[in-house]
Amino acid sequence: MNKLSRRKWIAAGLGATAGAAGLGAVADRFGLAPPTTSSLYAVGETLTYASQRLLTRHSLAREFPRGKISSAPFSNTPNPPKVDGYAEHQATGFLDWRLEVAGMVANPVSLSIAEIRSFPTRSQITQLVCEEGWSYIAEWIGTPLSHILEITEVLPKARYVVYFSMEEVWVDAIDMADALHPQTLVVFGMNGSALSVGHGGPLRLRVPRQLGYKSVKYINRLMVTDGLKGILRDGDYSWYAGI
Ligand SMILES: Nc1nc2c(c(=O)[nH]1)N[C@H]1C(S)=C(S)[C@@H](COP(=O)(O)O)O[C@H]1N2
Ligand SMILES: [Mo]
Repeated sequence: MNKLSRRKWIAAGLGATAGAAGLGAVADRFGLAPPTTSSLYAVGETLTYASQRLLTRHSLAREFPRGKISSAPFSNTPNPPKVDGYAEHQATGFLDWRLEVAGMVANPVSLSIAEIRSFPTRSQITQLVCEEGWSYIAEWIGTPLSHILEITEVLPKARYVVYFSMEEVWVDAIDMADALHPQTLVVFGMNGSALSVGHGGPLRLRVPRQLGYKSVKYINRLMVTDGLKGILRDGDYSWYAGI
């Protein structure tokens, strides 16, 4: 099939499938279905995910000049966060904090903050955008998630990286396109200092191509999977939040 007729075929296919099931089937066929397509509400998310994946497959989130860094970035969690054990970690300078990485990997690891700091680092000045309407620009310093996935030797059938926070309700996941994206960082620094407690210290995931809620703070575990059933709760937030 040549390019044009293939494109026509896709257009016809999408046009002919007004129903949610039809759209899901088409999206699935092209690897463009989000993992949360069970409900009617997910139609919008399927369209968002499919169109953004097609348009932004290789794109970068906008990076800003140093002069644009916000002087008083807003934090939406109390300092310290109200979780058992956090204060003890804080008192010892997060010496015993670990990032466990397991699941569909050949080489599970348990990484200290010092080890993560010794990995290749990248810094970027990007905007964190909250769905509630506020945002700030900051410099984020961390190691690319792709580096951690590389050392753990992710198995070929893996499709998602799930990340867990010390704040238990904050579990989320991204697909491999975002997990391996060069701007997706396991962050330990912000604006030239160690990542503050308010902004998720000692460790947060930074996913600058999606809304702020995907950048989970206080992360202590990553799990590589080929599906998200039974892992993510049905919440108020849609799984895919591309910006
Ligand atoms: N652990 C944890 N991660 C979190 C949140 C939270 O309350 N707890 N809030 C999320 C939301 S909704 C946003 S917009 C950003 C806020 O990041 P900030 O505190 O650096 O402004 O963190 C996200 N990650
Ligand atoms: Mo948010």
